[in-house]
Amino acid sequence: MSTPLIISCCLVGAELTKESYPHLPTTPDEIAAAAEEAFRAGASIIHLHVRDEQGRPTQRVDVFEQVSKKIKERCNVILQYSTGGAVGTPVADRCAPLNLRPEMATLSMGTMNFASDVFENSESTITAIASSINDSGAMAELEIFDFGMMEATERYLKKNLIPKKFHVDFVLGVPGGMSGEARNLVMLLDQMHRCLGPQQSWSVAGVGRYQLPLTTMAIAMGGHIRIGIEDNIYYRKGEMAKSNADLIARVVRIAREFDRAPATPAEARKILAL
Ligand code: KMH
Ligand code: ZN
Repeated sequence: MSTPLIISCCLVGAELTKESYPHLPTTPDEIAAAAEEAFRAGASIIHLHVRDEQGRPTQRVDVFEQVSKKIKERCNVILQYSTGGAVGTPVADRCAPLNLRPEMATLSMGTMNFASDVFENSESTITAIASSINDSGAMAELEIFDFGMMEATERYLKKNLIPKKFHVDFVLGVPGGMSGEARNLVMLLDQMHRCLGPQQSWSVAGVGRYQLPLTTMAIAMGGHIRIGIEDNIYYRKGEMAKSNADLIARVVRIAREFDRAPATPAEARKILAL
């Protein structure tokens, strides 16, 4: 049997609204129910954004606490808090939920255009968030949106600005970042192996139409995947996905053809040495 497949589910995100995607989970109960469904479909990590009472993205600690508790009452998934928040969220707010000591947290590795906005991740922002992640005891997941961010990772490591141990996630297809063409993933992996070695754990997240081909590539190449409504609301062209679990179920079927069973949370913790 091949290495189990770690499926991280990005349930909600910060940019979508119920107007653009009517099934979007936004209340604590809806997010917890969606997390359990994702877990039952095969997810072992929940990449977590939360919403306030008006359905707006928030980094409020009380909301993260409430949602985390509700998820943990339903299933023992790995919680990965977003420190990206929404575009424009102040750095202190992005870091605030880390006080709750999640098992994992994201660390975006550079400033970029994010559709018509700018997602700010200057060296000082990266350093501040990395240091908060370190203090919290969480494992960082480096979010690489572009080739230069992979190269910058080596520089940050040399300067001791980011933790030594992390998981790498390539997020491809954001307008303003690298597209999700197959050659881009191959190039990024080549660079990652050169600078971090063959043992480095990695996953890929494809935005929009790139989600299905990139997750399939990662399955075939021995990597792991991130999938969910934050990145892609469509099951196929013109047809919205019914839920996060709907997207996961398809990728689990594909993975089984490659003898890659979905990792349980315990297996994912072992693979990532959490
Ligand atoms: N909402 C994006 C601007 C992360 O979760 O760490 C950033 C984001 C990355 O979603
Ligand atoms: Zn996110």
